[in-house]
Amino acid sequence: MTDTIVVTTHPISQERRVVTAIPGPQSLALHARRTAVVASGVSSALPVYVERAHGAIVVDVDGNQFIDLGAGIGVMTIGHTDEAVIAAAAAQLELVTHAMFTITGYESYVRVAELLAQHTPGDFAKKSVLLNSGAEAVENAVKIARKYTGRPGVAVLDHAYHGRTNLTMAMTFKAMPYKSGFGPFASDVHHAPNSYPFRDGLSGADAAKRTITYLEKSVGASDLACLVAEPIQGEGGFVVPADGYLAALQDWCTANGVVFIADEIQSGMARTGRWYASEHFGVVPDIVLTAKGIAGGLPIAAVTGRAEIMDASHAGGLGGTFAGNPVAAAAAIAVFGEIERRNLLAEAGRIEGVLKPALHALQLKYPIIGDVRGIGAMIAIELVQPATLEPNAAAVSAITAFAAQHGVLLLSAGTFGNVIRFLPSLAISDSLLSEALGVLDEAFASL
Ligand code: PLZ
Repeated sequence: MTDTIVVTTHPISQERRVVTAIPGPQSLALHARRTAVVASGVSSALPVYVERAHGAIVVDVDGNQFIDLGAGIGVMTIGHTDEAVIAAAAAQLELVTHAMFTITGYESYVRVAELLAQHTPGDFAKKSVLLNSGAEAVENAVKIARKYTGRPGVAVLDHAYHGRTNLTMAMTFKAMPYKSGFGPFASDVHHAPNSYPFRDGLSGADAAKRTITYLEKSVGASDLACLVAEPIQGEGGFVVPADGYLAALQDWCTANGVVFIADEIQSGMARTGRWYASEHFGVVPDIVLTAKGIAGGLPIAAVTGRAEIMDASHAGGLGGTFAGNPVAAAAAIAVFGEIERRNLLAEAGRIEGVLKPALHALQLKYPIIGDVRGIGAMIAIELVQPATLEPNAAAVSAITAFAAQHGVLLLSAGTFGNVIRFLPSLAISDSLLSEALGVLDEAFASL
């Protein structure tokens, strides 16, 4: 059974179809044009150019149909060209496209803040500020935490990714490609060891003790405004912390007046089967950050937190021209609605139920799969030299290239570039997932 919608002139069937070499001639021609005019710093994981997409299928300019296991890095959580998102955004476009919320308000911004207050963890009064991008949300959360605490320090965890702006570059772990040569960086940012069970073998309690001791000795809690942590690290390689780790960090933050900020830009908005991944770990952040999956591909991001913290900034201290744009806000309202209406939280569990056993079976077959981890529709495998922790990035490159040749879009991740992550749309069917897993098996066999 295929799900079909007419978005332009041709229907998009939910099936994989490779009709040219990958990249095809039209993509190659576009890539040549791009190379002449787009800055080289904007990298290209795959020189394939997209024309259309629907559900879990992306169609390129040569007519190849890919099973999309990356969802634009976790953005198209409810599926590409979702009908409800298109309808809401189109209707809003005709009403008002831009107003500048700090000049004249509009309902959709307020409604998104209400929905965030309702769906983010915690049973207390919450307030939000809307922004354009994930990095901007991180920046604003730090501003607010500093203003609230009157302290300068920002603590982050090893292997974290928080963005590409000056402050967030300083907060991001990996030098290449994110930081190298782009300094000087913002000061008062402190990197502490994280919990990485596959590599450190530590219990949550021991890993938390290591993080906390490090921060107490190298910074001192009284100089820290906030600790920013991704409940499941995204770009860092879908690193799921050991049991009890995040809760211990939160307890320490609370005891020391440090604002605990969960960067849920990749892990939030239903991706792990809860509205926010924090819920899996029993933590209730003081501030939670949302972006990526919130608006079906339209750019909008949010900082949501305890009302008394969020109100720390003086009027005029937070904002931005396009921040909380009405069209993006309308799309976000549609996404919240669709997640509830279609019970998409349950779909993440279904996807985990297909991916995890299949990946464990592959692990038995291919000893370079050192670890299978993740929750819901946020699953990864870490590739190593067999029976060691030695990263195997070459295998990841070969496998993602093989998959692309065979019509499957797969993303890499990880500090060592040795992780393959699966973050499909929650709309993907079991049969498409199984087909993609079949291609993955062939990719491993081809090594
Ligand atoms: N925090 C946890 O995952 C964005 C970056 C892709 P922006 N991750 C994808 C790239 O190469 O630029 C991300 C994230 C977490 C913050 C961000 C930053 O979000 O919307 O890309 O600014």
